Amino acid sequence: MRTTHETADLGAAYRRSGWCAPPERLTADAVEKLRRTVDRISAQDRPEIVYEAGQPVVRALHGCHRFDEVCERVVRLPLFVDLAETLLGGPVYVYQFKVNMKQPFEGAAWPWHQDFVFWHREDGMVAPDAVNIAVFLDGVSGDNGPLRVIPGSHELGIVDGGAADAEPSHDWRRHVAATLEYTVPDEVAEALAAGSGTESLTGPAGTVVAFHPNIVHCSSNNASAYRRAVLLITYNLVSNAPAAPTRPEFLVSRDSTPITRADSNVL
Ligand code: 6CS
Ligand code: FE
Repeated sequence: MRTTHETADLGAAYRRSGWCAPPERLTADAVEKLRRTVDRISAQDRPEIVYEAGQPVVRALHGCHRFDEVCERVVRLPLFVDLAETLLGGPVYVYQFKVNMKQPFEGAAWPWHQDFVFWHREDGMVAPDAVNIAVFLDGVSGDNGPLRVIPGSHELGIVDGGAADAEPSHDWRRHVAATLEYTVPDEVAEALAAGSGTESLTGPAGTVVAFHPNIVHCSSNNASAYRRAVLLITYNLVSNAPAAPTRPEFLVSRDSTPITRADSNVL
C-alpha cells in the first residue's frame, strides 16, 4: 500500500512534468499472462488489430478489454484505477485500451504528437481530464524505441502543428498509423525540447508509467532485435465523457459508468 506521502509525490511529479512512475510494478506472472494474451489475440483476424504499413506485422491491438477476459481484468486492477483516480481527482472509466507492439526491426515510429488532440478533435472530449497508464510488457531501453516525452509540455495546451487548417480526414486509421494525422512538427518539438530537454521512459518489464494527454511525445523505429510491447490504458473522468463519439468503439468506449475495481492486483 502506498503511503499518503508517496501519493502526494506522484501527483506533484505528474503536475510538474506531465508524467510519473509509481514504485509498484506488475508481477512477472501478470506480465507473462499478458504476453500470452497479446500473442493469442495477435494471431486472430479482427478489426481491432492494426498492422505496420504494407506488412503482416502487428503494430497495435485495440479495445481488448471488450472481448478478452484477461484484459477485462487488467483494466480493473486497483493499482491502475487508484493511480488514475488519484491523478484525476474523481471516478473514472476506461476510455481506450491498446497494446503498441513495436516489433523487433519492423516496429515503426510514432511521430511527435499529443494524444488529447485526437480525443478532442475526433471524439469531442472537452478537457484533457484523462490519463494514460502504460505497462511495459517487455523491457524498454534506449535501443528498442522507448517513449520519449518533453517534460512540462503538458501545460502548453494544444500545440498547433499547422494541422488545424487541414480538412480532417475522419479516418481513424490515420490516428493509429506511423503517418499520424495530427502531429507536432519536428522543428516545433525540437524548439520545445531545447528548453526542457527530453526524457526517455525506460525500465524493465512490469514498469508502470502515467502520462498526461497533452504531453508532447514520440517514439522511434525499433531497429533492435528486441520487441518493445507496451500496454496502454487511458482512463477518463466520468464527468469528461464525450457526448457522441463516432469513431469505432474499440477506439472510444461508449460506456462511461465508473469502473469497478478487481478484488486484488492478482491477474
Ligand atoms: O487516435 C487515438 O485515439 C490514438 N492515437 C494517438 C496517436 N494517440 C492517442 C490514441 O492512442
Ligand atoms: Fe500518443
